[in-house]
Amino acid sequence: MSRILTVGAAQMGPISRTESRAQAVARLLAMLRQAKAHGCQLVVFPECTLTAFFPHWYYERQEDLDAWFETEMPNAATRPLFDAARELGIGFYLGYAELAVEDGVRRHFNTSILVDQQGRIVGKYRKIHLPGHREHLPERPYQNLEKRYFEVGNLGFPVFRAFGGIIGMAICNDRRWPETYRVMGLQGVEMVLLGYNTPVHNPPSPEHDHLAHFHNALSMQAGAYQNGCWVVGVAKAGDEDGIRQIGNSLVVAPSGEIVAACTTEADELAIARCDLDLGASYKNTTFNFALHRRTEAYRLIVERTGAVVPPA
Ligand code: ING
Repeated sequence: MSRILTVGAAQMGPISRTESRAQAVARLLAMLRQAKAHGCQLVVFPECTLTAFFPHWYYERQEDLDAWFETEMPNAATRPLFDAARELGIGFYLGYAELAVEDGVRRHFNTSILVDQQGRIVGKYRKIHLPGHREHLPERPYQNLEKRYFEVGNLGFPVFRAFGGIIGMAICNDRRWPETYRVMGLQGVEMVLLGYNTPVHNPPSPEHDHLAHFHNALSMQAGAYQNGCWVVGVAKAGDEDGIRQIGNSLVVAPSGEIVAACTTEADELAIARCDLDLGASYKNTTFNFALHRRTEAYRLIVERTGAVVPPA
């Protein structure tokens, strides 16, 4: 019997720095309702989808920076999303900037949560691969100060039993690293959800700019195929206060095939009926880790190549 999970990739167009959280949430709610009308059980929103992607700008004062963060979730601005999830019976992935007080210390993370069809938070992830730079680089056309504004995520890459399957989460730059998918693949993940803010122009490597969409799709298609899982990647797209970001939101099957895609750089919903049992034909054959992965040999290769081996 197939376990069909109908998923909505809810791509957002730009969120200006002058746009309020209430205005952004109203747009998210419209897509949540549209997804429900099309039979979705789960909607995936982008990374940092309550505000502009503020790491693209330099903020000197901590209070100006903290204004971009959520100190609790749900909160007044996002409560309507949780209420709608419960009323409509539809869950969602939401990316946001998290300010958490842990052991009396204020900690800042680039976070995503998984909310089920009863409006309950059933999973949390904090971004591990933080791209960009720590210092303000005024000569750059825009900043990426994630290394300055966020701590590296401290929750690992967990997977969650929800929506009838095994669901994992990642955020933006995580999708470019094979370890992201493999750590979840080793836990049997059947669907990885992720949001992203990806400028077309990457200042450190302008020679890659023309391949922005190709590298976006390549990263997620490879991760899906090599771990026999679905990957749903959702953009905050378009010209966000002068910084053009790619759309190209995708739903990728365990075969690596793209089964749904957004074609604009605006608020747009792409929908796919995902059979969570499809991954088995890859996990049990080509990518049967127990049968084919030679982890003992990897260590020899690493030792002989002098690669840095982390302490046991
Ligand atoms: N953004 C970008 C991303 O990984 C980037 C940073 C852009 C890296 C282009 C490499 C090339 O998609 C975030 N927020 O991680």
